[in-house]
Amino acid sequence: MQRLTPHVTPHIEQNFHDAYLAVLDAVTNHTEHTTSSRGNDSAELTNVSFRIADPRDRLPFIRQRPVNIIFNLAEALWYASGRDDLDMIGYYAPGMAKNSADGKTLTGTAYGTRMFAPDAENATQWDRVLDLLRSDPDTKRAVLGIYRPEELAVTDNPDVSCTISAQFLLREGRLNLTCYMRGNDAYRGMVSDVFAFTFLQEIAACQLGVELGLYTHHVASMHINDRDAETVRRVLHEPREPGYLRPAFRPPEMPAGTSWSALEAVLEHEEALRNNERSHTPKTLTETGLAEYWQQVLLLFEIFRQIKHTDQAVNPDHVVALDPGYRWLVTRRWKNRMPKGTA
Ligand code: 5HM
Repeated sequence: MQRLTPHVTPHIEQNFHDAYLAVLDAVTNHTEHTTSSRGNDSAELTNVSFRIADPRDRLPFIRQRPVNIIFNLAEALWYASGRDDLDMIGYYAPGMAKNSADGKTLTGTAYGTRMFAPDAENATQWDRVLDLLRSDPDTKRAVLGIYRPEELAVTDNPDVSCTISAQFLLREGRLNLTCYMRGNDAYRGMVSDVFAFTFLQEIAACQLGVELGLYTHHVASMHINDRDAETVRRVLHEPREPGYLRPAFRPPEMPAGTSWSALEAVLEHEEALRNNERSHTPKTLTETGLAEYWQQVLLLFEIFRQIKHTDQAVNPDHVVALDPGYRWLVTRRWKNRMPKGTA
């Protein structure tokens, strides 16, 4: 673990589960301001930062709030493929359509277009930043800019990027990532933002062939909307219940050799499953030739296909084949679609 100077660097948590609860507690019990902007009344704490020692341990396991792991993975892959379409992301989160000005695409939220879409010289920010890290490992310039000043020039823009930028620091052979956000919904948005950025951090570490370092999250306006305040109180109560044991799972590790071609293959399967053009079984997944890590991602997308495109309970063989942490989340999140004996 890296040495930190107390008081001037943010608190370090081992995993996002602990950081999530710490932030929810801080915003709830140490509210600095009550704000009302664009129809959202919220409790706000400004300039909140934390660090996570293991960025792979990126999922909170909370019974009151089993997070949507399938959406989290889809969104991270949507970013990594440089897309901005609702076709893909709206299938996993229909509610995102309300942030689209044209009903087809997202602007501010489509972070992938800033990081992965080729520019006039056919290079991406991602490639330039990774090349810089290869040629000058101690660089302080490996910044992926996300927020664009032009976003405020659009009248009533429904979707202005919440993330300003993300910066890699390669130190002692470990790849650290720092994410800077102008605003973050601590209860909802933060879960998917930390998931996606730590996932991209892991992809970058694979591509550079280095170890994962720390993940750091800096947010100017950390807030909880009033409509979520009561649920957040219940979430905060959970670890205080008698006999509480924090569910702990070993986080799956992305295979070191993960390349763009592996990600492209995953995305091809994802699209076919999303369009219900094909289905998978644990056996057909092993036949794809993809690493076990990516088979698990596709197994989650297959389970979501069954949830979206059929009205039957999910196939028990598929539930049993899930990684234990994913199974914990899926069986709680989609309780009413689980086969008997698994919910
Ligand atoms: O008024 P404003 O543009 O800030 O409303 C968007 C709100 O969505 C943010 O304040 C934040 O609460 C939430 N959000 C988030 O937490 C939005 C995005 C999309 O960029 C995000 N995380 N990634």
